[in-house]
Amino acid sequence: MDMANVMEQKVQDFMAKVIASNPGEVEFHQAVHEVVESLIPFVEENPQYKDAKILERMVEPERVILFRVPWLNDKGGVEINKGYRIEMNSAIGPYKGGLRFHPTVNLGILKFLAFEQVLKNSLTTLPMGGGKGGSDFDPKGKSDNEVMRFAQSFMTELQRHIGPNTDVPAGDIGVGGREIGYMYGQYKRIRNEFTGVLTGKGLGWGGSLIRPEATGYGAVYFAREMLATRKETFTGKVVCISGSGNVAQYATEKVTELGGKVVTLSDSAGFIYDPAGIDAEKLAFVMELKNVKRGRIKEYAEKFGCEYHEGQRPWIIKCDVALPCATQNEINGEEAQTLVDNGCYCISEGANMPSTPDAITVYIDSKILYGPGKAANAGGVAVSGLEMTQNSQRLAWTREEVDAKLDSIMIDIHENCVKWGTEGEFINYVNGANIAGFVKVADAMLAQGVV
Ligand code: NDP
Ligand code: 2IT
Repeated sequence: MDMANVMEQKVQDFMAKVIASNPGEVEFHQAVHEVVESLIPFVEENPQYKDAKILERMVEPERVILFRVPWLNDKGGVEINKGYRIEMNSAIGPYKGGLRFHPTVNLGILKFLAFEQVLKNSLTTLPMGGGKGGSDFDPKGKSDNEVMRFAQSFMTELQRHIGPNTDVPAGDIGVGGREIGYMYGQYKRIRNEFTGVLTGKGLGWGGSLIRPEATGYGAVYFAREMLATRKETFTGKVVCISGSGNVAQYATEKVTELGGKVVTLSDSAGFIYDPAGIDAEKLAFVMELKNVKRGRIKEYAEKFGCEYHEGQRPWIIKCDVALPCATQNEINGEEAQTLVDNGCYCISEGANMPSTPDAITVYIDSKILYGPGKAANAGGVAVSGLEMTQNSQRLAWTREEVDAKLDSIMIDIHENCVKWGTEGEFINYVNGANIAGFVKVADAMLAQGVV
């Protein structure tokens, strides 16, 4: 067998064990597979990691918490959801990562997210371990009071497992400022402590400026750095974005600021195509629609008289740059091929694992600029880390200060990916991000012994 085949066999053997011991957790298998394809060759060359079984330890969460979340709906009926927190790895800091409230949430999805988070948080250069949590609760169609009662019940259990030096949750899909507020209120009430136990808090009560913007801005800063390796900028670029939530909104804002034109947004029902571009005024409409009225993106097409494609995803639209900002596995191999065939040559992932393995193969084979989520969307958790620092100092930094720090962190992550991922003329950001994220965590685990 040649070297490539030997490595492939080792990957297969490793995956066979992961699959057998985590049955049915397909998204977790997918995330681990992508990472070990980069890391097994690296670990073979660095036997200190192999001998200490660092990879085998990293795929096993340090702790998984699963709990019942009972609550009363507006009619007085009893509802029950599942609550989770995956405390994945604390080698380099307290567990840190978002909470997702979405009906599809299950153990495998949260384990994939927690696993990615460990490497992502390491890439930020800040001292944060990795975790993720959430619930199969669906906030859609619920009243504010129902969301509050659910969030309070969720936190009534979660509070005993978290703390500012232990585990610091934040938002993700379905968890924004409203949900963080209700959970923070309940934590404070039970623990009688005003502390930085959650990030993404409101500005008047410990939140950081730029945290709402951070993930979207960061994904665009990362794309800007990738484009710069080809002496390109956002000026005049046509950009397709999916999603219309937190990440998509601020990615749209930053692309427009940098001179690009965003022509699509979507939600789970379909996408809008606005060839004139989604300018600041139209974006303000989207923000009101999504964050306050909690309506559907279809209403954008009705308001501004553009196309709405029911039940479809934006990747059929011709663009230079694509920013998937909705959810996992939202670009398959065929869609990736369509993007590339239409001239798209830069993908920066605002979402976590939005591209299927087939899609990633298309990007790598086509040698386009491809920034995987754990690098490209690390700006969100990076500013969460900065929120933790401000909370510890009992200070609040200015908008300019936080934005400058976010920008320099994204530049550092990009440089680190280039350092570890350059293969001749090509920068393989997948290998770069996986190896750069791994080394810091692995070295900390080695130093801390078999724990
Ligand atoms: P939001 O809840 O604010 O928005 C999610 C958006 O994605 C909505 O437009 C939603 O549409 C759409 N969406 C969600 N699930 C699906 C689905 N199954 N199919 C199609 N569309 C879907 O979440 P965020 O913007 O915060 O998160 C978006 C992505 O970014 C996620 O992958 C998240 O993990 C990732 N991320 C978020 C960070 C953050 O700081 N918030 C940080 C790093 C990554 P609909 O309204 O119809 O559900
Ligand atoms: O996926 C992610 O990085 C997030 N949802 C943000 C996590 C955080 O702790 O800010």
